[in-house]
Amino acid sequence: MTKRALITGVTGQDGMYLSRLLLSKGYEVYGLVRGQNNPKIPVINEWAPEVKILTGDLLDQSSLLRALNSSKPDEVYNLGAISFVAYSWENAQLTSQVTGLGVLNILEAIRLYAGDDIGKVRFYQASSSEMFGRVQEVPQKETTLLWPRSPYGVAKVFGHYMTINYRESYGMHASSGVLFNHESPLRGPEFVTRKISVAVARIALGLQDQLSLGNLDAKRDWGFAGDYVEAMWRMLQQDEADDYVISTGETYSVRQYLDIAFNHVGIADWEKHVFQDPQFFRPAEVDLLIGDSTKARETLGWKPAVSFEELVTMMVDADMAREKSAQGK
Ligand code: F7E
Repeated sequence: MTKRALITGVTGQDGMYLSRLLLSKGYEVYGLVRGQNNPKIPVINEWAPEVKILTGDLLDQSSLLRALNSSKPDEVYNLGAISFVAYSWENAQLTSQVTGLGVLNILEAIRLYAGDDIGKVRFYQASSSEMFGRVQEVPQKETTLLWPRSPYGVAKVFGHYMTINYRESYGMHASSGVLFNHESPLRGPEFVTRKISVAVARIALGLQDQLSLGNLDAKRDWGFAGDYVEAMWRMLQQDEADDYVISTGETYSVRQYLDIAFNHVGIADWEKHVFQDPQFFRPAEVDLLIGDSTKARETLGWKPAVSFEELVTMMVDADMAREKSAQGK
């Protein structure tokens, strides 16, 4: 029988990779999209035309119930969120509502929709390594104490524990994937990896000269988004729902990312192009993230395929190609 999946946040990087993965496995895929005349609808239509678009909003529970009734999903992937950490200080309340309360809204909608047959819908919550914040253990694993450092991180902690609570209270098959940073050529240009890959391509092509950044010493465990959506799917194929850290187990600084990206286009003395601007420093920084994904590797049989260097060069190559085609070169 054809399985059906409903993805919130389908127009984001992970939603796009996940929708293609599920389609390749024969799923009927529904994507929840918010807002009137959302400009991202044509993007997802072109990327994966088979995805059926439903309109709704994580803040509007009746729209979630309607989406569940029309898609009748076996699996729900909650990827919808306000996900830019820096923005979350400026819009702390909105971030808390969408990224935090939104999780409760979809969990509760599933509970109402499923009624006595709670097991008929499996749920994935996109939790985040930002929950570890001021890390209490290195590397971070499922049992590490959470200490979020941003309104975004706090909201994700709420969603994580609410997911666990619905599993424990109602026996819902609800899993929380604690994903470390994952990037790709589809990443939004506000995130540091893509901001750098766009700028490096433009500097190499002589279209710009400078790049302004914040803290170059922050260290992240960066993986490839295409590898990470596979882990989401594997979590929902387990007999028992559970929580898993998904990470590469390696950490690199923003500076190291810059080094590989600029060297890839033949620029060794990149320091002359990069400036630090106070506006890109955060009120509270997460200095170091590195994950221990032993549980996912052992239980889900998951491991990342793309290395850090492959990820950086993939992103720079994609932006070089985009810039060249935009310039008609
Ligand atoms: O920052 C530093 C910044 O914005 C990475 C989201 O997907 O991953 C992401 O959150 C680091 C930080 O990602 C700039 O201070 C320096 O230390 O790319 P980012 P993030 O905050 O780690 C987690 C797992 C999520 O869940 C989030 O949704 O880079 N940094 N200079 C900068 N960051 C940005 N954005 N811009 C700069 O100019």
